[in-house]
Amino acid sequence: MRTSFIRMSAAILLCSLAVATMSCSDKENPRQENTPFQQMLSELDWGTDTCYIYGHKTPDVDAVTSALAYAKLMRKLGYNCEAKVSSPMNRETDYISRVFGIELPALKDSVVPQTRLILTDHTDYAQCVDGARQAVILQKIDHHVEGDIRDANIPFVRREMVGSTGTIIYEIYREEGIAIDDETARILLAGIISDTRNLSKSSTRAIDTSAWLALTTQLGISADSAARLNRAMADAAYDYSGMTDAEIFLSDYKEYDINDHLLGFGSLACKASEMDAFIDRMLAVMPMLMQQQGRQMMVAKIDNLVPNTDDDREETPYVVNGLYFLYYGDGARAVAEAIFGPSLREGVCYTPDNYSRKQIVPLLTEQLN
Ligand SMILES: [Mn+2]
Repeated sequence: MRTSFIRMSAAILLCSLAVATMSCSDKENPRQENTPFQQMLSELDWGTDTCYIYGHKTPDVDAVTSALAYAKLMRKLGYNCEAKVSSPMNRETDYISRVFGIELPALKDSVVPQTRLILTDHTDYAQCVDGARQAVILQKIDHHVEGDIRDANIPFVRREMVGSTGTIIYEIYREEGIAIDDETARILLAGIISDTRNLSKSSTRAIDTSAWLALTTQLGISADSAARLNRAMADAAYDYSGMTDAEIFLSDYKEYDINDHLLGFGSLACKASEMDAFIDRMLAVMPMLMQQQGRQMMVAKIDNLVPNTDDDREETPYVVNGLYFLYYGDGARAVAEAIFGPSLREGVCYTPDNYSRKQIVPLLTEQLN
């Protein structure tokens, strides 16, 4: 009697386990492993806990949305992944998340040793969540020149010189034949619009344009609406109202450890008419911030915004016309001048050309090596 009861319970248990496994693999866990990408995923050492997906510290929109979209993809393929941010998000991200109804990742500013990580939109340890050096980095999806997190040490790397990490993730969805739901489409589009400033930056590639076109078409967003959205996003990004000068400097800030030189690099924008006073304010906080952030050199680019005189001035009232490059720290002057020519005054260089931070970092690296 007792034996048969146990046997029966065991049978029920086994049966419910089988049902659970089946429904799981039916719904959330296709695990077809029929493509090289999915085969590769199945061979990764995922461990037993949640794998966290992070963009870079001081995240911009692309850092946040790439982590969200890639986490969705990994979960679709049956892997226990969650997007996080390692430091607070900026005003542009706040803005677009409200407009698009995007649920933002939670803040988790450190990870314990052996945590499984996937990195998006960065390739430098200085920009990683604290603890990343003792974690296991399974994948890296990025669009920057290789930093000190070497590609060769990571099982899967997809690093392409395109305008946005969102574009690379869009491509992976397409290649894998995985449908992009509207929520994911909005998440990817937000990153592409932000990082390419609606396809206007010099880093924009044809592949960014195709992704932008497919996603706006799917969502029924006209080119005009995308342009308006971009403007409002840029306004939010450069809305420094109510911020201290230190907060402004750190609002779009990245760190790099280049050949033992600890560098901090802010990216800012200011109207030409207000530039002189703005430069003075930023120069004034750089020494304090250098110490606070434990850096040996602080630099910043300030995009010079001038009134747009073209036909699209309604849509885009200001355009970038050259940049001011601010520097502070031992040896910083020589490095800055080797790239941008003689200083206008101590701590300030100017170039009539437009550069992104992504384009300046390799030039700095060359000088520091
Ligand atoms: Mn990016």
